[in-house]
Amino acid sequence: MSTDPEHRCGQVALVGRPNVGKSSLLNRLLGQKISIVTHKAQTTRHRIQGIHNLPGAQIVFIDTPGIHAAGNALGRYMNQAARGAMQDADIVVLVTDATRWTAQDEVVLAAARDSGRPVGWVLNKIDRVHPRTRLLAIIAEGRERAPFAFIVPLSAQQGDNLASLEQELAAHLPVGPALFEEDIPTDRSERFIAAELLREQLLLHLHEELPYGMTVEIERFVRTDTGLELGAVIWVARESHKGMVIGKQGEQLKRIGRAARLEISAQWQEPVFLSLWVKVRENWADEPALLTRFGYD
Ligand SMILES: Nc1nc2c(ncn2[C@@H]2O[C@H](COP(=O)(O)OP(=O)(O)O)[C@@H](O)[C@H]2O)c(=O)[nH]1
Ligand SMILES: [Mg+2]
Repeated sequence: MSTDPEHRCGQVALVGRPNVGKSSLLNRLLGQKISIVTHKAQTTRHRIQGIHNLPGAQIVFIDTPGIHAAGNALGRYMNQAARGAMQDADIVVLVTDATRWTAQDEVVLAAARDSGRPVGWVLNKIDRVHPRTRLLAIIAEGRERAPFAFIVPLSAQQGDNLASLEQELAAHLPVGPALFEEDIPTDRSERFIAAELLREQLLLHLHEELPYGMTVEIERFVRTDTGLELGAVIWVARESHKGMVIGKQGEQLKRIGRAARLEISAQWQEPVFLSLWVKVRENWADEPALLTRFGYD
């Protein structure tokens, strides 16, 4: 670990409404997938730390669920995860979609300012702004909304202008030694990431509201000579949902299982044996004991 007296280290909370690209940005900065990404809202349910080491600085990112209007205990847990992350952070980064500013962005900005932390603004998805010069007007307008510590337009997907964000963050972090060993990319366990990679495939394969009522529990996670053996339960809230997850002759569940196995296998570059069960538990998303058991604490 560094003994450099100028070394900087601190926590950076990534906040924003769902779907603006917070998790994509984190994965891109870290160069690996630690937080799942889909085109659907509520993909990220937890607070996830990603540790990014630069020459002279260690940035501990906290990816958060998008702040939204919560309808149940799970939703409140998610919003709390985002607000709690801001309290713990040295810097709050508000992420928005550069192509538009919405009322939801306004709500998150207000929460970010309430945290009392310096707030930086990242305009993501600039690959969708045409012509690129339009950004100048968008930034000029946005600058009026708050005294941002810094403003960085970038594209997480294209990897465009990420270095500017790294520089701004490093410059605004407090001086201090690294908090984490350099080879640890996240505070989350492999078991957690495996569950998330399976949930990502559920989000991608199932329609509409269905995935929002689901969660994944990893019951078995064992490394053997031949590979990684995983046993997972997909918990759904209704008997009818169970049928939809399994599909005709089990085809849907097979597709999901195959896709998840490939993703998990790619994550750790080893063969994966995945067994899936689908079980029904009504109201799990409103029962504190179950939320704790499923990792939402
Ligand atoms: N065009 C474009 N799409 C992006 C970019 N970053 C993320 N996305 C897409 O936006 C969607 C939401 O991304 P995600 O990281 O899950 O957003 P989060 O909910 O804020 O964490 C996904 O479909 C991403 O592929 C970007 O820079 N450009
Ligand atoms: Mg996310």
